[in-house]
Order: sequence, then C-alpha cells, then structure tokens
Amino acid sequence: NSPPNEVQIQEFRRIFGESNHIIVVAGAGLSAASGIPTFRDGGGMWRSLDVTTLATPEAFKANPSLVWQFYHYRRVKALQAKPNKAHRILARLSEPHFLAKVAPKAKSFNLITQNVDRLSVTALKELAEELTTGATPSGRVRMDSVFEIHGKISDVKCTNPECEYLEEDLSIPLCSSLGIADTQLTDYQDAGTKEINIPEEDLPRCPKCGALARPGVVWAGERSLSWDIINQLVFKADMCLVIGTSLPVTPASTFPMRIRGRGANVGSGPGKVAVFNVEPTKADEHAHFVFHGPCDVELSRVFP
Ligand code: BJW
Ligand code: ZN
Repeated sequence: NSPPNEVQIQEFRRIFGESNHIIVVAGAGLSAASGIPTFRDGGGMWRSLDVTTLATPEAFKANPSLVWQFYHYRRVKALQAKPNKAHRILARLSEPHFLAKVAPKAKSFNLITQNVDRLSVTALKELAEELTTGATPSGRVRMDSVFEIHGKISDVKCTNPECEYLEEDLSIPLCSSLGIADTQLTDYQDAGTKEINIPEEDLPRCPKCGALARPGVVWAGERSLSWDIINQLVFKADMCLVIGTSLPVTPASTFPMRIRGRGANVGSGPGKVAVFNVEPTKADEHAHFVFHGPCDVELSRVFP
C-alpha cells in the first residue's frame, strides 16, 4: 500500500472541487477504527460463522437464540463505540461552510451508510453541538444528510406483521437471558464457543403485542431503507466516495457503476468515483481514484 502521491491527492481535490452532487457510500471499514470488527475480513466476525448465515430472516426463524446473541453482542460493541476521525471528516462535509471550502459548486452532500452502528449520526450530532457552542461561523449541520439504509442496531422491531412496533431501545441487555449470554462471552473470536440456547419466550419480546421481537435492521432479501431517495441521490451524483465497503450487497454494490454511467443519461460527463479502502475492491475498476489505506488516514490526507 504505497501512500498516495501528492499528484493524486491534488488531482482528487481538483475534481472534488468541481462536484455538484456528492454522495458517500460507506461500510464496515468506516467504523473499524472505532473498534467495530468488519464482516468479511479478519477471520470472520462471530463464532467463525459468516454474517450472511446469521443476518437473514431464515437464520432468525431457524435459530432466533443464536441470531439474538449475535446482535446483542454487536449492540454492546456499537453502543460503547465512539465515532473516529473518518466519521468526523464526513460529518464536516455536511456543514455548508466547510463543504463550500472544498467543493465551492456543491449543491448537495449525502452520506449513504450500510452500517447499523449509528456512529455517522453520532458524529453529526457531536459536530452540531460543537458548532453551536464554538466561535467558528457555520451553517446548520444537515442532520438529514445521512441515510442508514440497513437500519439501526439500537432499534427493536416486532415480528408480528399486524403490529407496527419499531422503537430505539438502548438498554443493555435487552432482556436478562441475553445478559447471561454476555457474561460468558469475552471477545468476538471466542464469542460463541459457549453455545447457550435461549428459549424463544426468554428472547426480547414486543412490548406492544408480546410477539417475538427482532433487531430493527435490514437482512438479505429485505428492502433497504430510503430506497427511492437513495436511487434519486445516485442518479444525480457526479462524485461518489466509496469508503470501507467490499460492496457485497445491493443496492450499494450498484452505485459506482451507475455513477460512472450517468454521463450517458444526463448529458454531462460520467460521474467520478473515489475508493478509500485497505484492500482492492470491485469498485476499483470503476474508480478514478483509489486510496489504499485505513480510511481515517486517507481521508485526513485529502481533507486536511
Ligand atoms: C477498511 C478498513 C479501514 C477494513 N479503512 N477500509 C430479494 C430477495 C433475496 C435477495 C435479494 C432481494 N433483493 C436484492 C437481493 C440481493 C441481496 C444481495 O445483494 N445479496 C448478495 C449476498 C448477493 N441484497 C439485499 O437483499 C438488500 N436488499 C435490497 O437490495 O433490496 C432490494 C429490494 C427492492 C425493492 C423490494 C425488495 C427488495 C439488503 C441487503 C442487506 C444487507 N444486510 C447486511 C446486514 C445488515 C444488518 C447488520 O449489520 O447486521 O448488511 S449483510 C452485511 O453486508 C451488512 C453490511 O452492511 C453489508 C456490507 O458489508 P460491508 O460494510 O462492505 O462490510 P465488509 O466486511 O464486507 O467490508 C468491509 C470493507 O472495509 C473491506 O473491504 C475491508 O477491506 C475494508 N476495511 N478496515 C478502510 N480501517
Ligand atoms: Zn408487536
């Protein structure tokens, strides 16, 4: 991973400075520096099972005890985690004065994150807080510029289709049975070596109707959130930063090619794609810029 040379950084800043509609597509690599393991690199995430065998409606139906322990453990990690430098750099781009400095023509900046850890929203709230108390002139931080398309790990949803219960619940543990699970688990690697089978009635229940509750996240085969809005954002975007994602699932995996191809359907030049990742990804072939390295380091280089 040779550090990007100055020429590439200057060229990126020039192109970024010409952008009108900027989107970021982010994944687990964005939160790696906050101590949240990613899904598919580094020896699997949990009980050496692949996430795709746990984050599915079928897995939950077959073994809600196992899937709830997976989510309980990640909830604990996510609720304890803090935004890192990369989250904070992206939050600054949602502040109009700072955005105007690096992209004078920009009409919009939006962050589409596949992460369910809430850290991008937390970074925005912390920046908004800082700017209201600080002396620096600033526009309002655009709180509506972050789209958490796979939901939030702090949300609890009812499994009963008639019941609409979906609420944030920050309690740790959500129920005593998961707390017991916790005492036996020390870290991701050995989490799950001690199989405990929690009877369904002792798993989190919907406070409204009593049915089995589930994590308020989007599993494979389920519809990503803000589907129509993100499609419009992708259609308009002429600059896309792809940060810390292996792009394994739709719709995010389609964004780089669609942005490259936009020139065909909107009459202007093709959109530009910049990848920030520690390893090669399938977006690289569509990218004008590829910055190989930890995204907090690489983003600090291009947005000092
Ligand atoms: C660093 C770094 C550092 C490390 N710095 N980089 C209907 C039925 C059945 C299937 C489908 C269907 N419709 C669509 C599908 C297809 C399906 C799909 O794509 N499946 C694939 C397996 C092929 N897609 C979906 O189901 C999606 N729904 C959808 O498209 O709806 C369409 C629709 C429209 C209208 C009606 C109905 C449907 C939903 C996908 C849901 C994905 N769910 C998960 C779990 C979410 C909850 C949870 O978090 O538990 O999302 S799976 C998992 O993958 C999770 C992640 O968000 C996602 C992406 O993973 P990510 O973030 O890229 O993590 P990694 O680990 O893979 O990569 C990290 C990268 O960072 C690596 O490259 C590292 O190198 C790098 N990195 N440290 C920079 N410091
Ligand atoms: Zn309910």
